[in-house]
Amino acid sequence: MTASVLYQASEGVATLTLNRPDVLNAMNGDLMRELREGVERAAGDAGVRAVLITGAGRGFCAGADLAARGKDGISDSGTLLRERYHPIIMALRQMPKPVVTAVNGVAAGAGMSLALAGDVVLAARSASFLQAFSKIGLVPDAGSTYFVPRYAGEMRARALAILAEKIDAEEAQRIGLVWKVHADDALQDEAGKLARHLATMPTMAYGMIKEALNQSFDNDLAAQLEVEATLQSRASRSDDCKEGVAAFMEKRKPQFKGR
Ligand code: T3D
Repeated sequence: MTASVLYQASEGVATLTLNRPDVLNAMNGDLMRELREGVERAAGDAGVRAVLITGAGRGFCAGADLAARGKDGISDSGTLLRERYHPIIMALRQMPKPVVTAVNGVAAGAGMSLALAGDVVLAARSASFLQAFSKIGLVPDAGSTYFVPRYAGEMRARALAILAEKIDAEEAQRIGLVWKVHADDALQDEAGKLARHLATMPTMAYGMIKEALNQSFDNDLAAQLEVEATLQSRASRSDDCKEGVAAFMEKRKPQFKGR
């Protein structure tokens, strides 16, 4: 049977490719199970220092598989989200390694949430983003009401969720949902290049950057300064910090080991 998520690890990068192209990589039970396994495998593999998530075919991910509703073992949507979606979104945000999402086509519903769970979101010029939920009488989930207002601002989050208008990659970049847009035929190369570069960088510091930013919007300034000081104390004792400073002083390229 064809895998619903392809997992490939090389040069320090685990690439997870959503692989149900006929339905724009809609999320059914198999895809979510394999995606979770892949994310956990990448998180637990010390040889993996960056993760790349993308989609096969012309879509990134069309969100929950609507044809599988009620037939996939879990009938209650809340239970479905808690059991299948939340562990993946949380694992991506908490993983102490950078996650790149390469949005190769439409990212709709929870597929848009998955795209935004990346630390660096890249998109193909023809990609699009759609808070599809309200079109079918649902509310944004899998993190969309967390990510969209934080990245794009509350007014845009409200309009995107309520109007459910599809926006293109350039608009998504303009409003802060996407870091960079690449030509369609360059996206995968650019995403791979970026992920491989990240895999040679100070992974431990990246993990702590994620930790600091994960807390940022919940803290006041004093608390966030304390978070920074605590993390910096750890970062400054890392091998990579020693190497980074030494390389700077010696005017050479640093050789980071990720620890
Ligand atoms: O209870 C719960 O499930 C809670 C969890 C909710 C999380 C969610 O994500 S809810 C939101 C679910 N997603 C959607 O509502 C999006 C539905 N899809 C679309 O609106 C459109 O397909 C797109 C805008 C994403 C793309 O449009 P287009 O015109 O480029 O493609 P298409 O022709 O609509 O789709 C291509 C095929 O994929 C088509 O199959 P066919 O006709 O060729 O056999 C279509 O049915 C299938 N497909 C697309 N999205 C889904 C899907 N099949 C199942 N589930 C989908 N979400």
